[in-house]
Amino acid sequence: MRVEAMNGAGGGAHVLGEAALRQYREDGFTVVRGLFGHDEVEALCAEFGALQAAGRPVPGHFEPYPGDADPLRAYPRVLHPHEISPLARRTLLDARLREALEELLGEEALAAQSMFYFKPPGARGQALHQDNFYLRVEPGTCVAAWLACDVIDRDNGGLEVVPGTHRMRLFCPEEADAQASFAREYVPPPPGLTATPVDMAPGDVLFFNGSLVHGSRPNHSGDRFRRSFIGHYVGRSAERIGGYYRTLTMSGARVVLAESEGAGPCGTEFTPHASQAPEPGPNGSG
Ligand SMILES: O=C(O)CCC(=O)C(=O)O
Repeated sequence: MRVEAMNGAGGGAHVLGEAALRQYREDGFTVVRGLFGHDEVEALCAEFGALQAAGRPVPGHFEPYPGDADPLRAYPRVLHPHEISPLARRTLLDARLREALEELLGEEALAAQSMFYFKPPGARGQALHQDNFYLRVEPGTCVAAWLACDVIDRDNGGLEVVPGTHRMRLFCPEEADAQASFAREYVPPPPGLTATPVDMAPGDVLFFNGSLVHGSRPNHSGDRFRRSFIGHYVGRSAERIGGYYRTLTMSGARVVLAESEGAGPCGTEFTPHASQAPEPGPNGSG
C-alpha cells in the first residue's frame, strides 16, 4: 500500500506535503508519521490509564466494569474525553492537527468529538463502517484524526481502510459478527475492493475521510494493548450534524450547528453504554 511518510512535527512548515494531500484525495486517507512526540503519547496513556485504574464510572463518558471477563467491559472506550480531561481537550484542538485538517478540508476545521480506545489483548474490533453514517454531517462529510498510542499492526487489531470508498455513498450496513466486533454495523467492501491494514508507530496520525469504509479486527496479540486517541472534525461550512456532537472551533469556542436526523454515537454497541441507550441509532437500534 502507499502510505505517505513524513515527519510534520516541526513548527512552521506545512504538516502535509503535496503527496499526502494527493493520497487523501485519491484514496481517502493519509498517514503523517511522528506528528506527536513519544512524551505526548505517554502523557495521554497515563491520563487514561489513571482513569481506568480508578475504576469509577464517569456518566456519559466512561463506564468500566473492572475485572469483567470481556476486555472491552473492563477497558471500555472513553467517549468525548475532551469534556472531562484538559489534556484530551488540548489534544483534540492541537495546532498541528488543525493545520493538517485545514489543508485537507480547504477551510476552517471544527472539532466534533473525541474518543480514546484501550483495545486490550483479546478485545473485539469495530467492524468496517463509515463515520458519517453516525455523525450525519450535511452537506459534506467529516474527517478523522486517529493518533496511534502504541505500535499498531495486524496482530493487535490495527485499523484497516478500503481505499476509494470515500467517493461512494453511505451504505446501508449489515449486522456485524458479535464475536469479532463490539459495534453492530458492518459495511462489506464493495465488489473489487479490499480492506488494507495501516501499520503505525506511536505518534503517527492517520487522517481519513468520513465516508471511507474502515474498521478493525480483534486484538489477537497475547499481551499488547492497541491504544488510540481519535478526533472527528467537520468543515466550517457544515450546516447540520447529529445532536450527540457538540462542535467547537479549534480555539475551543462552542459553535452550534442545526441537528441532522438519523445520527448516533460512532458505532452502535451490542451492549450500549447507558449514555448511548436513549439516543436512537440510524436504524432506530440505539
Ligand atoms: O479504532 C478502531 O478500532 C475503530 C475506530 C474507528 O473506526 C473510528 O474512529 O471511526
